[in-house]
Amino acid sequence: MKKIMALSIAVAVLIIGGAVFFSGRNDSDSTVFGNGGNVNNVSIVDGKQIIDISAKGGYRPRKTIAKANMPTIIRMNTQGTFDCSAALSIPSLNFRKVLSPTGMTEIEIPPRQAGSELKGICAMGMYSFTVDFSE
Ligand SMILES: [Cu+2]
Repeated sequence: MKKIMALSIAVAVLIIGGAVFFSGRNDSDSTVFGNGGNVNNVSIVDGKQIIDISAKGGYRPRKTIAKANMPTIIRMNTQGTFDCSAALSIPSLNFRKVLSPTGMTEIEIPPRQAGSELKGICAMGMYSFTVDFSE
């Protein structure tokens, strides 16, 4: 009986400890992203890097840090976007498109070198976002 008690206490400590450990990690991550102006908008799915950027009255986040040397998709998300941030241009890719007011547009970009920067701007040049590629 004592053995079972000790065991269940050990399990409880492990579970609580694990929860504290992981929530602590999440906290520190969000702090890092918050300071760097980089929200958690980069994910890797099936070996492809996906960068989510929302367009409405400007682009969010303004700055993204992404991995270099990896096939990448920039996913532009619009929701009731009737301002000029829907008219997107990425000069270095020769990309120019008017995004639908609500929806998702995927822009495939080939792997980029470390240290390179990709810039998206609205048609009038008043809103912009940048993606920095690093090792
Ligand atoms: Cu504009």
